[in-house]
Amino acid sequence: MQQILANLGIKEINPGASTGAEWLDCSGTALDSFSPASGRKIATVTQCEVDEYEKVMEAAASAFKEWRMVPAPVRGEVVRQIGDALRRHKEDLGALVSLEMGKIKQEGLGEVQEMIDICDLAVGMSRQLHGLTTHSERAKHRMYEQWHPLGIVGVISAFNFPVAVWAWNTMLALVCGDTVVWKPSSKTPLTAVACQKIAADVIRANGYPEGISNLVIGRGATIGDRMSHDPRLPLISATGSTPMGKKLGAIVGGRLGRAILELGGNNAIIVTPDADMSLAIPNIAFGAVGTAGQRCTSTRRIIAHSSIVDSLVDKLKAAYATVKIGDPLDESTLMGPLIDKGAVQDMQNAIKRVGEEGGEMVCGGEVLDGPGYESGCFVTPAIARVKNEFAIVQEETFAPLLYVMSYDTLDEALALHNDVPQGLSSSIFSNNMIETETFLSHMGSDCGIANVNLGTSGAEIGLAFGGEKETGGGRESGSDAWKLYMRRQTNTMNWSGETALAQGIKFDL
Ligand code: UN1
Repeated sequence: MQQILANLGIKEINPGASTGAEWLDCSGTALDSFSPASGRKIATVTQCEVDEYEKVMEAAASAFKEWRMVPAPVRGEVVRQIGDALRRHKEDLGALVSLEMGKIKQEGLGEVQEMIDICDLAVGMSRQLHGLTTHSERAKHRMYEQWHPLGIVGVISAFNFPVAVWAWNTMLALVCGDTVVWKPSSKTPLTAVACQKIAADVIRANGYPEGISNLVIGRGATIGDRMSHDPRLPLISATGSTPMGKKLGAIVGGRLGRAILELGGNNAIIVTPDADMSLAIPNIAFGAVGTAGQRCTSTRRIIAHSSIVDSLVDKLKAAYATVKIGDPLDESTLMGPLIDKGAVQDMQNAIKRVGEEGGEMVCGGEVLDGPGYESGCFVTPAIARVKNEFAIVQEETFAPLLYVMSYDTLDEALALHNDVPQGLSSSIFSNNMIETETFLSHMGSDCGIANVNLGTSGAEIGLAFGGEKETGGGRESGSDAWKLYMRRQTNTMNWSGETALAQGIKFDL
């Protein structure tokens, strides 16, 4: 562990604010970061307060003036080098993600790979920030649109993807000519310190000023609140719970700022009689148990045809029994701890509510103790038979708790599927084309992501990521999500030497 921390430049006590190469002396309280697996302290961060936040914002504003004038492909070259640096640090950073957040090492490495992938995508995009041209209704006029850098982008990220979500936003924002101020989750400050160092080293080596990539680790009530109210941040991209997003969205909307919200999911998989069970079982298990059920894309609900639901539950129960739970850095572990004891309590409360509402636990839900489980954050993954209308099923419980319900007709399955407040990710397992096409059609899944014969989690970065309804409507990552990080300008050029008004208006003086 000490070697990993040393390789990533993490000290025993780390300042919580940085404008790049420069780290600011912070005046806030100490924030200790604990491993959820061992319960032991890893290192400490001194939290950023409003004074340091102001210094960071000044640096970000001044850097923006310079960075926006750097040609986009040249900005892309900086991002390419950040991608290379991430490749060099992949092993250490993946291990630190696993240590601090608790996801298994494979998933920690996968998360860093996702960062590398978005760097590659952003490099290509730096040469493709296209605008349209169109034909003017007036003779000898030309119309086109340009995309200009937007300003300082605020990124607020969650503990569950402590580094990838920063990269999705930051790499696009950087090629778009924006500067970034990042407030990571207070549960995962060290991975943020490591990322900031990696990006800052590259930016400084290329001779650019302080303030392009910035970090502010502080309390939501001070720094997060300040960011949401700050008119110097034209865009805030926030990942987290729906209550957090509703609050933040109202504040940012109140000042007519732009928000990209990536909030809770309640992702379901429909399993039809035509499903290939040898595909469905491992995909459901990864979706529900992977990352200990702490992805916004985790599978929360199974909607299975009544003819197969019992055998599906039996197979899932058997698969769950083989899941090795323990130290996330151990190669044979498939499920690590939950992030903290609060998350364990939330899962316990949800299980209690399942019982109170008339549901039936199939397996799991125990809190593990004994050797290797001393932190109190390890649970066994749980399956419950429920009805979709239960209040608890309508909520996102951020834990490995899978709800199973059954249906008789596809219409009924789709109604159950869409009858939740959230709308992030969804899947159907079926080899019947009419079923799969119905699921993907206008009358099918109402989610931002809809898959066939694969799970709800583990999206690639090439297309847009995000969801509808209480998931917040934001889109990040690939496709045209970059446009949200830029300012569109419509330009009309008159080279006729004459005045000509649009819509044929006559205004003769
Ligand atoms: C999240 O949980 O906030 O699709 C992001 C996935 C990952 C990203 C999840 N690529 O599961």
